[in-house]
Amino acid sequence: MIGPHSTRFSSHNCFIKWAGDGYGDSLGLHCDQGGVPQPWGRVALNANCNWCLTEYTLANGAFACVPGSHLRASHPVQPAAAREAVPVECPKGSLIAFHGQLWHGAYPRKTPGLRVTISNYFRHSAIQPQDDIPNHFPRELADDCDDPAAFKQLAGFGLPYQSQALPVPKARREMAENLS
Ligand SMILES: O=C(O)CCC(=O)C(=O)O
Ligand SMILES: [Fe+2]
Repeated sequence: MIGPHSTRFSSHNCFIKWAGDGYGDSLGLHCDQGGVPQPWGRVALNANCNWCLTEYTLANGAFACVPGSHLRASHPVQPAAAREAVPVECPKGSLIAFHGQLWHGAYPRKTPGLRVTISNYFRHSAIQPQDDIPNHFPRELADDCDDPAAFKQLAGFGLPYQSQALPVPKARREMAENLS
C-alpha cells in the first residue's frame, strides 16, 4: 500500500481487550491517518498491520471496519458510520493489514479472557515516525532476525540529518546578557 522502497516503521504497540463495553456504540471508529488534504487523502502515507495473537470473533471483540471507507478521504461521521461497520473474524495468528484512512475500531468483548493484538504501524519515508526508531532502536538487535537487511531498511537506519552530529554552540554569559 505504501510502496516497497518507501515503507518504514512508525511504532509498535499492544492492544489488550477484556470483557466489557469496549469503545461503546461508536465502536471507536477512527482513521489512523487523518487530516490529509486532497489529492493526498487517498494515498497510504500510513498503513497498519494488526497481528491477532488470539482468535477474533464478534463476541471476542473483533476488529470493526467500514469496507472501502479509505477511499472517502474523510473521518467517520456517527452514528451512521457504526451502522456500516462489519467485524473482521479470523483465527489467531492472522494479520489484518489496512490503509491509514480506513475507518476502523473494535466490537466490545462479551466473553471472558483477553483479546491480544500487536499493532505494527508503518509510514511512508516522508513521514516522521511516531517512535524515534532510527535513533533509539538498538542497532545490534536488528541483526537478530530472519532478514536483517529488510529490518534495517524498515527501521530507517543510517540516513543523514536525523540527529545532532556536532556539539551545539552556546553563547557566553556576558554575550547573552548584552543581547537581552
Ligand atoms: O482493535 C482495536 O481495538 C483497535 C485497533 C486500532 O485502532 C489500531 O491498531 O490502530
Ligand atoms: Fe487505529
